[in-house]
Formats: sequence, C-alpha cells, structure tokens
Amino acid sequence: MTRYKVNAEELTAALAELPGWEVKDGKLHKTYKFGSFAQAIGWMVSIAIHADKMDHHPEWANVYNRIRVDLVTHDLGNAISSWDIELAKKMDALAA
Ligand code: H2B
Repeated sequence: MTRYKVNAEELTAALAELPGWEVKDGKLHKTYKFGSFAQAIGWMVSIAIHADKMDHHPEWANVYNRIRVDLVTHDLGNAISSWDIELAKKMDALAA
C-alpha cells in the first residue's frame, strides 16, 4: 500500500467525505463523543488493533466519553498523508 503526502486538492476532496474532520495545527483533527466511557474505550481498542496492523498510529486523548484525535505522518516530516485519510475513514466507520 502506498503512503504519500497529499496535496491541497486531495486534502480538500478527502475532507469533503470526512464529516467533523478539519485540519488543525497541520494535523487531521476530530473530536468524537460516545455514549459512555466503555463505548469510547471499546472504539479505541478496535482502532488500536487496526492502526497497529497498518503500522500507522494516531495521536489521541480520552476524557470520559470524548476522544480527541490528531492524525499526521511522522515519517513524511509530519505531513498529512494518504494513510492519515485512510485511518480517519476507518475511525468514522467504526464509530458509526
Ligand atoms: N505512525 C504515524 N502516525 N506516522 C508515522 O510516520 C509512523 C507511525 N511511522 N507509526 C511508523 C510507526 C514507523 O515509525 C515504523 C518504524 O514503521
């Protein structure tokens, strides 16, 4: 699977398909709110397994039922890459 830095056009197109996501401090950012702490942690565990298989790891923080997520690719000089977009899509799919 190829991993590449997305250009401005690709980023705009991706954001149009990623409700709630925005670029914040150069990273792909979203805050999720779940129905409970248990649901939030369950989602994190599912995503953690997927992220580790991808070898692409999120920056995230949990407070009760909220999870703040920042996605960026360290190996590409902290750029937003195709893998950040792919992981964001997976996060939305599993949160639905
Ligand atoms: N996660 C993220 N978000 N960006 C990376 O560049 C990255 C990663 N690189 N997880 C991986 C691990 C790399 O360090 C290992 C050696 O494959």
